[in-house]
Amino acid sequence: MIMSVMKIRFSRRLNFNKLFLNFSTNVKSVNSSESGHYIQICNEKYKTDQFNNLSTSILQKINVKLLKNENHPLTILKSLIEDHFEKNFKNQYMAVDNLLNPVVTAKQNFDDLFIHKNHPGRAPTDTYYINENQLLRTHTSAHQREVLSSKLSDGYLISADVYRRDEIDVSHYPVFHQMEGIKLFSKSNLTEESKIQNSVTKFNIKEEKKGGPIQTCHDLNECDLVVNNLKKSLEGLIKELFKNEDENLQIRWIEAFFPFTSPSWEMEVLFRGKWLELCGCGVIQQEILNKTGNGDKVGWAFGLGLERIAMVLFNIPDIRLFWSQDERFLSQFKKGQITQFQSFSKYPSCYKDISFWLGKNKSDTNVNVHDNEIFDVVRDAAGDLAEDVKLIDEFTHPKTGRKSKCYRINYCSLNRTFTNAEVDEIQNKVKDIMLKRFDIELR
Ligand code: FA5
Ligand code: MG
Repeated sequence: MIMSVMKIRFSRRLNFNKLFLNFSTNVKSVNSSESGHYIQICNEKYKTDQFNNLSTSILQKINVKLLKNENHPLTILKSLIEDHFEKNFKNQYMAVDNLLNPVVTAKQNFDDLFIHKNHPGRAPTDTYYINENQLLRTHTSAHQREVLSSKLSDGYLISADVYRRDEIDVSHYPVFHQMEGIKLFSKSNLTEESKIQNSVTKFNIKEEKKGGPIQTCHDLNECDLVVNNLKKSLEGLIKELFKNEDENLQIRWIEAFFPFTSPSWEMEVLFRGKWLELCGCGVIQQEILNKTGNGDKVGWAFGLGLERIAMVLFNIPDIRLFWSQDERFLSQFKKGQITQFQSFSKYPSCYKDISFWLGKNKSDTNVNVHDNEIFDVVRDAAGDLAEDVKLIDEFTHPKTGRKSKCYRINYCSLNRTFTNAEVDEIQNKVKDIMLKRFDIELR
């Protein structure tokens, strides 16, 4: 069993045993009647079954652990946020580092958060499964219960890598990083504990909306106090992070829905003319607190996307760059500093199309392949040489009813020019894997 480890920061002591105990009960062993295939993740062996859809490129990413490098822009941002909370709310937030096991159960990632059984996020086209019960966490909220059950603190900042089968482009990558913030208050002392300095004066805060229903177990005043603390905490953080931006930075709160918070919002900032979604947040469902031994508390949670903010603050134009091992990238960043990324020369793109019929025979009209499955094949064959992949054409043959699809792959290296022959070789690899994996006929 891989240990989940909490980092001790702000000189706070933790009771490790409590967390380990709780964590180990969360990871169930898998039905061993299936045929015996195993994969290894972070030194731990997991039994796979027919649900396994992990690709090689994803497996390789799990061990990289970008947040361990203190001079990496994501880690610099993470530390800035932690320091901000420590400076403004002394000893109230415990930083839980990214060493929590990325493998969680479907129960932790979905059921415990009341995400219903047919939510699209559960589909194997969206989530990386190891087997029916175990998967790569798709958000840091998957750790809410284990962290809350530890009762080590009334506030947490949990940072970790999260995994989603997703499209390929400059702002989407199948692995990214989130920071989960959690804050609890004693019901009996809520007015006092939730007081917060109203220091945000320079921002335009737009479109303040209701955020959905107040939970029946909360009264209006209770909910307002929690929400006020949540919004002021996040606004204060954004003010700190964007302090070098212009005076009129605009923030807006958009009503949102998360099954594990109510009311809920998404916070957006207007950055250089575009609204950018930075996080989801809301008042924690009381049942989660009741079930983790915190029934005497009320609280809020947020989930921030670290890449989204880092791309803006460090002026990083392409999400693949966060994974770059190129010294010309890495050497530009230093712990504690926000510096503007100076791009090194952009190498030319090379576009290659791939067209195929779904189904090997003319009579196969029911075959389908999900876009995300195609993207995974490209990631496996091309790695980060593929900048984006787009479905550019799709039609159904008028006579046979068989479907055809065409994807365009944009090959572009971040650090070198490559030859046509090299691209052709990768393209052939993509085709080979697709033919092996899917019921298709190349056109
Ligand atoms: C969540 O993941 C919720 N767990 C957030 C939450 C936590 C809500 C606690 C309430 C309480 P969402 O899927 O919207 O929500 O992702 C949260 C943030 O992660 C987004 O606002 C965005 O900043 C970032 N994010 C989401 N998808 C991507 C992606 N593909 N690439 C980069 N960042 C992303
Ligand atoms: Mg969202």
